[in-house]
Amino acid sequence: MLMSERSIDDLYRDPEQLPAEDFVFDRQVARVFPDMIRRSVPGYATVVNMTGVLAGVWVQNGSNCYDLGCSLGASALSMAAAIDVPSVRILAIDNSAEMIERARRIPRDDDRIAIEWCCADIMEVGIVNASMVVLNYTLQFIPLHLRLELLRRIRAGMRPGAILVLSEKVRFPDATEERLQNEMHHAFKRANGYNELEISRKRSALERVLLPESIAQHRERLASAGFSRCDLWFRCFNFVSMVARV
Ligand code: GEK
Repeated sequence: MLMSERSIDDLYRDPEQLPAEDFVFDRQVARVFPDMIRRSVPGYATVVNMTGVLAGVWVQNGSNCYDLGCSLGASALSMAAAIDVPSVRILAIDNSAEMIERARRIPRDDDRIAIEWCCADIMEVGIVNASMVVLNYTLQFIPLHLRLELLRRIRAGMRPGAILVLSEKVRFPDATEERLQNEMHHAFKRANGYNELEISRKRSALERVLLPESIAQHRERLASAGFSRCDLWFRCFNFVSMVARV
């Protein structure tokens, strides 16, 4: 097991130590990332595992798969383990050099399918011949005015019968529901050992960089980008995952 997998996320624990004001995916975050995301995102392990199950069903012979905003490549690795058709390439892309550097070093038991790790901005990456594209908790970090352009580009690079897996933190238009879901998310973090100070400091750091939208906004944008349908397949509190089809 890599050191990264054992490192505990205590980045916001010590009030004397001030991490960057706005949250960034730097070396410190890459080091603790598996622990951070498991303890912060309800349903993360299920979504990653089911990304593999979806890949086993939808990935087509001779096509490309993209893991956009791959971090340490959990979704790419899950897809690679489940794909059972020949001549597939997986392209795992992240603009954090520290994430990609670590992801490349993760040992694999099964390297039937090569994963091409790429440090790049997903706004600048060409999408071609794709049968599956994954945006697991990445679109939420893309500036709002660029999201439609990105989805259009993804859609244009997809083959007939392809799917996009879109997992996001969402907000709810109904204020009471929004409060309830946020409270449950905080309870989830407390249950995973984060204290009130850590939760509130992390929330402030993410405020300007993680911009959640409603499920309806995602559906509308996916339709505008040319997807024929979008089905919600998973939700836990204010975290959802959808499958959009060409
Ligand atoms: C997982 N999908 O483990 N271009 C490339 N990467 C980006 C960009 C961009 N413009 N903006 C943000 N990122 C992963 C988890 S984490 C989610 C994804 C979270 C990257 C960023 O560097 C980070 O690694 C990732 O998107 C978001 O299944 O931390 O909540």
